[in-house]
Amino acid sequence: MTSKTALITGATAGFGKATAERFAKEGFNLIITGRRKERLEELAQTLKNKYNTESVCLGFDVRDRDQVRANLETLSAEWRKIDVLVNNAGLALGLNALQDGDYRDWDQMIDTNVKGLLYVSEMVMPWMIANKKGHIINVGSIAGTEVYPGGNIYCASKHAVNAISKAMRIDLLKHGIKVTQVRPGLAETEFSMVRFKGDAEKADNVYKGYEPMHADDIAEVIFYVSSTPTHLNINDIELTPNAQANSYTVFKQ
Ligand code: NDP
Ligand code: 8X3
Repeated sequence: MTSKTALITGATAGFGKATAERFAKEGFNLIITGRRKERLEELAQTLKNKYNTESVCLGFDVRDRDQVRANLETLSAEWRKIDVLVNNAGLALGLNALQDGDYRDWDQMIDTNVKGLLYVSEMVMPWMIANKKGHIINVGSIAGTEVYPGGNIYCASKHAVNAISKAMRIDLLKHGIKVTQVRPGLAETEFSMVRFKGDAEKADNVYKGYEPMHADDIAEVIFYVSSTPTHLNINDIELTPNAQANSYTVFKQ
């Protein structure tokens, strides 16, 4: 294997899927992960046909540390030379006030967005250290630096991603490993269908009256931050649709 390798979590939909395609277009080999393995295999076949991409598909739940370890341990020495890790798998569940919230949603958001990111990074960081290079790109959110009504625990989980990204940058500095946090605002993916548990009307409403960002927009930015010269790092980047000023100010027509 001569080309570079990117590991992208949450590649079955949205940003992760679009990012996989963006890196494939640049000739990267891919390790793509998510729970819905059939979607990963379909994506791998599409990218093989379009760009001759070599992919490894790993179907696992990032919340389960044993599954994360068992799956990543199947990678050969060559595949462990990961140039870019995109910690993207994540979700929001519900938009209730905290006092009306469901602890099972809180658990799932914290376990996926925070602990899942740590479990994957825990495996990949030593490989990058041994390889003396690498770039970890954490997908946070504007919800990681602001709090909006009903955002409570989702915002808390993304605030944790913000802190973890800063901590990773400090701790990995001496190993020359870059850490970037990408913090998007409103982008139309499966995100709102997941948040509203399949209520299509509520999900569609989030994106009405303005043009939200699209998964390809975020993929473009993720690829861009990964492609700066060795001496230069983009630490943190926030992106919103033109119609969005912050988490709670959106201009709708
Ligand atoms: P999607 O719902 O379209 O995609 C989410 C991805 O995460 C899927 O591939 C899903 O795979 C994966 N995922 C979720 N839970 C798990 C799990 N337990 N184990 C493994 N994989 C999991 O959403 P987006 O693409 O929009 O979201 C991607 C990231 O971007 C998330 O971290 C989200 O918080 C963040 N974000 C999204 C914004 C938006 O407006 N859309 C804005 C800012 C940040 P599968 O279900 O197959 O496991
Ligand atoms: C996802 C987008 O608007 O919920 O992070 O912050 S939003």
